[in-house]
Amino acid sequence: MNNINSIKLFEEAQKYIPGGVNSPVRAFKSVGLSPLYIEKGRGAYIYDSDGNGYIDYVGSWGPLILGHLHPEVIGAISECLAVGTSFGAPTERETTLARMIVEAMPSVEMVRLVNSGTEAAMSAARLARAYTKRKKIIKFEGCYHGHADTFLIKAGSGALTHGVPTSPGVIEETAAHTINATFNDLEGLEQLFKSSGEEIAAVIVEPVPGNMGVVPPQPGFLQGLRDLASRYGSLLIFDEVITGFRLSYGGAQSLYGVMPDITCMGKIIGGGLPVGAYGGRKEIMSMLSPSGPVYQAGTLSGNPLAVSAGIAALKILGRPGFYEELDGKASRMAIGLSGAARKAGVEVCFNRVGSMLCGFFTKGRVTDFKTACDSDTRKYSVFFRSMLEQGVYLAPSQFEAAFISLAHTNEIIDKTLEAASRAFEAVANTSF
Ligand code: KE4
Repeated sequence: MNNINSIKLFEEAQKYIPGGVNSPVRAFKSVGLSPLYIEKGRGAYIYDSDGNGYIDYVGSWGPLILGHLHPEVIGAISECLAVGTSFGAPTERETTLARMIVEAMPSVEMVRLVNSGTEAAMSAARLARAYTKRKKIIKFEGCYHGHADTFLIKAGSGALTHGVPTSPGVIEETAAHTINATFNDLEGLEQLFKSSGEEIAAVIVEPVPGNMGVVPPQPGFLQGLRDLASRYGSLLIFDEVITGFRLSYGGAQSLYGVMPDITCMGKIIGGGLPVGAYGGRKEIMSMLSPSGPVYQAGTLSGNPLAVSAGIAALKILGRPGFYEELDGKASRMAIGLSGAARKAGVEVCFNRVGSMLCGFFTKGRVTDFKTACDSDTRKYSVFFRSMLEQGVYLAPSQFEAAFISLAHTNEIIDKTLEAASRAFEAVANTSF
């Protein structure tokens, strides 16, 4: 595969941008390649600076559930461009998107638009601390909630101790207020609450984690979180930046019937442009400035272009049969991949919820961060490279999700499965 232009562009970028990228995972480090520079996208495809085309299963890390350049989304952006790009003043469009989110997400009575998932999660934590007048936040190992200090924390020496910063610049005093729990371990969480319950402002969770690969919640786990948080007067925060409008029009909370106190959103609600959001019950959200004392602000929050793209996207997602059609595509993909791996004699654990899926190169089931980390990332790298050479663009990390979009036709999926058969053979024929 000729990627000489991408290599040159990456060299140039590294002169001006740390690591040559504006977000670390794009650097392809974990698959040991130089990143591809993408020039354009169309439908299910992206095209790099050397003219190579790829079937895209990253979808900008989740936002592009409709594929690239969906005509109704582009039309809405163009219509908005005719009147302006940003005013720093309220616009009717923001109310429209807010109303659509409130009408879609059953636990959300009010919502604040921001510019990223990080902003949404960071603000939700501040709001939960203000509402409960408590300091500690429980998160789950392997779940990612953006790069705010509160969340760049890994488990300390013991599950019941404080967190430890995962990044320089995050100070111990901050880490002291974040505790890591184990996803799908309700007993462990109950122990945490028994020992620190009165100090816990909130538990934040990706209801279906997509940042350790895809790990479905075990039956009763999310309801168990809900019950524990309620029992101890803590808030439950669902980080639905990925799952919101991905798993259903009402997100994971509708799919599993578990209602959080605060929901974080992003990605899909921006239609491919920068939008984040957090929402919840009126009594909680009303604490936000200017209606209440909790400060949070943003120059480009509710940006008309981004909001117009989001409105257009949600209108399409809200049409009857959308998620059934998407789930059919994802099921075709998952069944095909399992068969191809089995035929090649490669042990892969496939986890799928709706149109987000992941294949872990490991023997057993993957049910939490530890079992996810048992995956052989060398095998993933071989698989990734073979797929890339065959024109299929997957996440450049074992610990992400593959996303199916409306633009992935059966023909495109079958083409992917042919490539996967060869890629699994490549894994089987590699000695590690
Ligand atoms: P952003 O700040 O990147 O918009 O959102 C942070 C975030 C919050 N919550 C969840 C569940 C998320 O998945 C994310 C961001 N996701 C990653 C990839 N899984 C974005 C890709 C990147 O970091 O470049």
